[in-house]
Amino acid sequence: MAGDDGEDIVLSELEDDELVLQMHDDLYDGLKDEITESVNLLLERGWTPYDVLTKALVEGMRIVGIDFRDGILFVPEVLMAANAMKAGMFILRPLLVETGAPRVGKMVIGTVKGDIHDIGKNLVSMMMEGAGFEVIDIGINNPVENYLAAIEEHQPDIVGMSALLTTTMPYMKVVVDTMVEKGIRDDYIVLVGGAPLNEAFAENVGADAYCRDAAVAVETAKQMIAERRRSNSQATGD
Ligand code: B1M
Repeated sequence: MAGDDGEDIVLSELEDDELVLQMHDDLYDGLKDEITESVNLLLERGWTPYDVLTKALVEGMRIVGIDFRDGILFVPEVLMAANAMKAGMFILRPLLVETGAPRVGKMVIGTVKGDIHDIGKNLVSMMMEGAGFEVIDIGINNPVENYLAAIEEHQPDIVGMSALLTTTMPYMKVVVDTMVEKGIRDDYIVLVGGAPLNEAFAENVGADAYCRDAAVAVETAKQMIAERRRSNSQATGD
């Protein structure tokens, strides 16, 4: 890869700050191999997997999102950026997941019908696993039947839904309403997330909480499970 002056850039020779900026550029350009090399370099330099994820990859993807919105980048380029991001996440995943923490709860998570964005959902899954949750990821473009089947099969504590499009986020209400109709809504904690959502929307669709990012998802999940267990044990007098 060449820098602005046409000189070849040697990633291992860059200072941390320069390397992170270079990673933002490489993500933008969809350079998977360079992202892989840089992620490994930062880890070797003692960066935590979480910092590599948030400061280098998520921030890089945020910049991609701005230029996608403004019509500077198009779908094929954004797909390449997403693939480069996934290559980085592939390295970080086992590191974020391997905490040896006891299982604190179970979550079924998926992106809703009509929506194929999965990077944020995958990140939430990784962070939840890292915090000791068992995660059943049902993937993208899920109709309500998929959520119901996964709930029945896995009996999770939490049902998580992701949506990145203003056109697909209303589908979350279809899932919650169907759970209400089937009389199972209150058996589960429902958490929702995705860039276009907010707290008012979550309340409106009948979810228990909106999670701004993966770290908030973990904290919210832990807190709500603890509350639920406390009130269950008070009810049974244990
Ligand atoms: Co899409 N796209 N895209 N896209 N895309 C957005 C979402 C958009 C905002 C871009 C823009 O205009 N700025 C825009 C939506 C506009 C709107 O609805 N108002 C948009 C559009 C329009 C589209 C298409 C319609 C484009 C087209 O075809 N003309 C199309 C739709 C396809 C479909 O789904 N049916 C489309 C396609 C794509 C690609 C396939 C090219 C690719 C997706 C690849 C993939 O995911 N495998 C893509 C991408 C990459 C993006 C952007 C650039 C980046 C999304 C991302 O990965 N962010 C995005 C712009 C943006 O969001 N700024 C954009 C990084 C990720 C870490 O953040 O997903 O927000 P995020 O997840 C966070 C939190 O939101 C939260 O935690 C995560 C981690 O911290 N969170 C949860 C997310 N889910 C959660 C679930 C939880 C809890 C927290 O459950 C408990």
